[in-house]
Amino acid sequence: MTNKVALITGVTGQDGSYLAELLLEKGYEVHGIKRRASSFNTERVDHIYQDAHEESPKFFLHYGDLSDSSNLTRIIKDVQPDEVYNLGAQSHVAVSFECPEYTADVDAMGALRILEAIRFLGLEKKTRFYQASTSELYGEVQEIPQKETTPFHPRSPYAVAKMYAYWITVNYRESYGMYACNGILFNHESPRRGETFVTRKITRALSNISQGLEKCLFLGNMDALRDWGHAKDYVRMQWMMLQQDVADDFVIATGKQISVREFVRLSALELGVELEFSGEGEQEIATVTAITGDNAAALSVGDVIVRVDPRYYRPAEVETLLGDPTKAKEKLGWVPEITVEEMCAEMVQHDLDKAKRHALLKAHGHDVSISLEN
Ligand code: NDP
Ligand code: GDR
Repeated sequence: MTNKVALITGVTGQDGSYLAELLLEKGYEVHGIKRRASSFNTERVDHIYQDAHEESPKFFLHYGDLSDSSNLTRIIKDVQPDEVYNLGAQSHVAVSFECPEYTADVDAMGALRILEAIRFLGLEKKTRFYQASTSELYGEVQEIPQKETTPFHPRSPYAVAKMYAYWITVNYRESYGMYACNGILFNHESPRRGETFVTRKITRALSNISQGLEKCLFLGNMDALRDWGHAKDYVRMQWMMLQQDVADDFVIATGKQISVREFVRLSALELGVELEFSGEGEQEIATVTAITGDNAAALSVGDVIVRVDPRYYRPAEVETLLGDPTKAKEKLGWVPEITVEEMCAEMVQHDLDKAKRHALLKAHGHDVSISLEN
């Protein structure tokens, strides 16, 4: 057990919630920054919430925003963290084309604001800093598989902003001797993944369709290839990176890739539904060819349940990403424990349970609305 203090930006997100759990298990006092929202946004951490009136609470939430440097400086001054995990971001690649300036402010300048706060407060030798860097930096890939030395070629405002954050982290390490490092993480998912990222969109929509709550899943580029891992494995590595003697940057990936189409096929199979894909480009569809078990009672053979909507194409696409995690394995002994198939099964099971509950409520006359925003 440790008596260290950690500060997590983005604690209400997928990774932030798993990391907070992990650090609490290790005995850390954990502080997280949450944004003010007009409705509750702490669903992913509600189960670890501790009332401030409890005896010796270990988990604290602070209102804040990565666009507000005085707020960040004050929180860091009050908390005096041993470790800062900068996971907060406008993290959606497609949305970054719609909101490029905001994305730059939060994802690029946000990292700088924290590093400057640490320096300004004279905490350079105490506070270790983790930056949530991304495989999106590789964008138009220059080498397969991608490793720490592969040149970057970002393909979205999100990736360009994250490239600034990557280099400013390296720069503060080199300039001020700060323990600051980048985890270059490839895509990682879980039942807590945001509903508009493609894996969760797929597991959620197919589960809803299997229960008659939705008719069809509309996707963009189904040819895209990604190296998908499980968020639980990846937050473990975030913590490991801050426990070394010397700060360094690491690629975190599984070393295997599959297409979006294959993820659709795997998810459908989990529901007992076999699909046939036909047509090309915008005309591509997936048709039900067989149903086994009783998880997809609302479906029949011949139903078309997946179509392409070019609305989801991006102005510049990242077609393929495949990581080489050799350095993380050799230097830190990190290996991912959960396969993409196991992760997909867990996500489908989670979303199917939810869909079944909704369907049951609906069948009993309750007014159930599910968000179709995607
Ligand atoms: P999520 O989108 O699930 O979480 C993002 C978090 O950032 C949320 O807590 C969100 O708050 C918060 N946030 C957004 N804008 C601001 C802001 N202006 N100020 C403060 N906080 C803000 O992302 P993930 O958990 O999946 O990813 C964590 C980090 O890792 C991100 O930086 C992402 O870019 C990066 N990354 C993710 C990968 C992945 O595959 N998941 C791969 C590589 C990198 P709220 O809940 O209120 O929206
Ligand atoms: P990505 O994840 O852009 O890799 O960024 P996302 O799941 O959004 O897209 C993966 C691939 O799927 C294609 N795609 C679709 N994507 C979405 N969201 N919706 C669709 O309908 C759809 N159809 C096809 C995309 O074009 C893309 O090729 C994620 C985020 O978590 C980033 O924060 C992180 O840095 C990277 O992973 C690594």
